[in-house]
Amino acid sequence: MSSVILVTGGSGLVGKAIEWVIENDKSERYGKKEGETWIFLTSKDGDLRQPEDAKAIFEKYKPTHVIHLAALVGGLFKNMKYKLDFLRDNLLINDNVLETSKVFGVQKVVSCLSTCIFPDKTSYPIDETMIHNGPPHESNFGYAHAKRMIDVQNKAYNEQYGCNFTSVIPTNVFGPHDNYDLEDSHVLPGLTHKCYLAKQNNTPFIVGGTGKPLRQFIYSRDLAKLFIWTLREYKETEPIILSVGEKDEVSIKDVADAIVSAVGFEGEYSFDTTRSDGQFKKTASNDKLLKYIPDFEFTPFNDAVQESVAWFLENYDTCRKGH
Ligand code: NAP
Ligand code: GFB
Repeated sequence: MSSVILVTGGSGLVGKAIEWVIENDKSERYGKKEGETWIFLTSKDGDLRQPEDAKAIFEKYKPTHVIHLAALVGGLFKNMKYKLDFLRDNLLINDNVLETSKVFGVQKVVSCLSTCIFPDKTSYPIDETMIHNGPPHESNFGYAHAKRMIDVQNKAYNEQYGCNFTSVIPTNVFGPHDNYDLEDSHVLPGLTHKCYLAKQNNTPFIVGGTGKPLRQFIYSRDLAKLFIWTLREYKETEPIILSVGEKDEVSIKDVADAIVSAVGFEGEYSFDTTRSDGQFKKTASNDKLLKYIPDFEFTPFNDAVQESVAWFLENYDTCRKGH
């Protein structure tokens, strides 16, 4: 039985991790299967904000399955600056991918939300039932509302057309092939790049905010396995959180310490408290995931940071460092 799995946003952090697992994992559950053709798209294959580009891509590849990752993505500071772009670009991309998947009779679509889209005023731990229970944190309300609409769209396509569209809710992701831009990236790659430059130039290493906010981080290659599992085995339309457990939550200062150790920076580092902390916490429960795969093993945070920093140092000249 042959299948064509189209990965939109395939050249990004998460897409590259899925490609790595498909090519390197030899297990039945996560490795590439006989008869599967995997297509990893970049924006050079087409701008998914344009319906005609989306149609041309689907006509070319005739996918039977879609993992939908393509999005305008960024860290806290980028989200605070471009809320309309994050709202509009992602609404356009998502509508084109879902509508074109329906038109081409795609058997299953797995799209991607994020734990940062949950209500800011909430009880903890956050779970999948709470997505629409109140406004998201104001720092990224554009991105958050665009992502929340995927869940609404999935349910509408399923009710009206019987489409098998679902979504996952990853927590903060990091790993090889991340975006290391100094300003617009997420915290872990941003601080990795900053720490590297501080060591190279013997200049201070500055961490934004107070270092007190709490986050759960998932290694991209662990998330990739869970995406493959979701595509092959998860049958619900309801979203599922893909995250390490509540007990694995760390502070931004813990992140900075792990990076300092991995980079081998020996100078002092300080906090620039004029910069926003963003959401203080967004502690999510992975109980639903562990009910499905209780034996899933996450890579320990410090090991994953070591691997990610090593990849960055090895690929400094060619990795994404922004403008
Ligand atoms: P990324 O590294 O920024 O990659 C984004 C991907 O989307 C790239 O392949 C990019 O293509 C493509 N893309 C962007 N705009 C496009 C457009 N208009 N048309 C076609 N392709 C376009 O992002 P990521 O971190 O892998 O994120 C993947 C998914 O995970 C996203 O849906 C994101 O919202 C979600 N997510 C990420 C995190 C995180 O911490 N990173 C956390 C939760 C959820 P080019 O390479 O050609 O630019
Ligand atoms: O990964 P990050 O940018 O996004 O983390 P969020 C922001 C936290 O890290 C804040 C601190 O507490 C920042 O003060 N921080 C310290 C830094 N130094 C830096 C730095 O150099 N760069 C960055 N970026 N942060 C995002 C959402 O929220 O979560 C996105 O805005 C996305 O939409 C992502 O969903 C997963 O975790 O705060």
